[in-house]
Amino acid sequence: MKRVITYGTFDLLHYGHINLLRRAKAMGDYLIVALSTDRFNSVEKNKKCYFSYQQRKAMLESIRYVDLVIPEDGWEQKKEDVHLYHIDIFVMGDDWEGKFDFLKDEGVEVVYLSRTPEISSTQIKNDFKSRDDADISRIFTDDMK
Ligand code: C2G
Repeated sequence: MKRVITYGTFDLLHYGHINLLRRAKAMGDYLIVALSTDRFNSVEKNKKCYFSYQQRKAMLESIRYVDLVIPEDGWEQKKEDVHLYHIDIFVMGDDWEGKFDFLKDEGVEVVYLSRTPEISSTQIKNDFKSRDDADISRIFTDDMK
């Protein structure tokens, strides 16, 4: 059984994340997702999440490609995780290209998959904000007619 692992925040889950999870699972038989905890996100990744760890975990566990979700609470745990979970392949989006090659020394295949270019959680938040602003200005102009 080929075991695959990937890491991330997966906040405001979108089809770019799903594209990655689908391709990661296709590389093996069992996919583990190490999900960034709320502490790790706010203290070390400087990321403000919309959904809590528990909410993000529940969403990931409902995805057919995901077999297990574990917490990611620090940058350093990968070296340990790959042995603890008998990982064969480590997968990340190519925005991390080269950053985790050290895991090859642990006997793990390291694969960077292309990101889905046109979507990101930040963009979703900004789109909603700008759409809200546009909607608000439309309300005022309509009222003034
Ligand atoms: N991703 C993607 N396409 C997008 C957005 C994200 O393929 N449009 C991928 C990222 O490359 C990453 C995964 O989806 O492999 C999760 O993305 P994030 O939640 O943004 O993860 P990140 O904050 O990069 O955390 O220790 C590693 C970190 O925890 C990775």
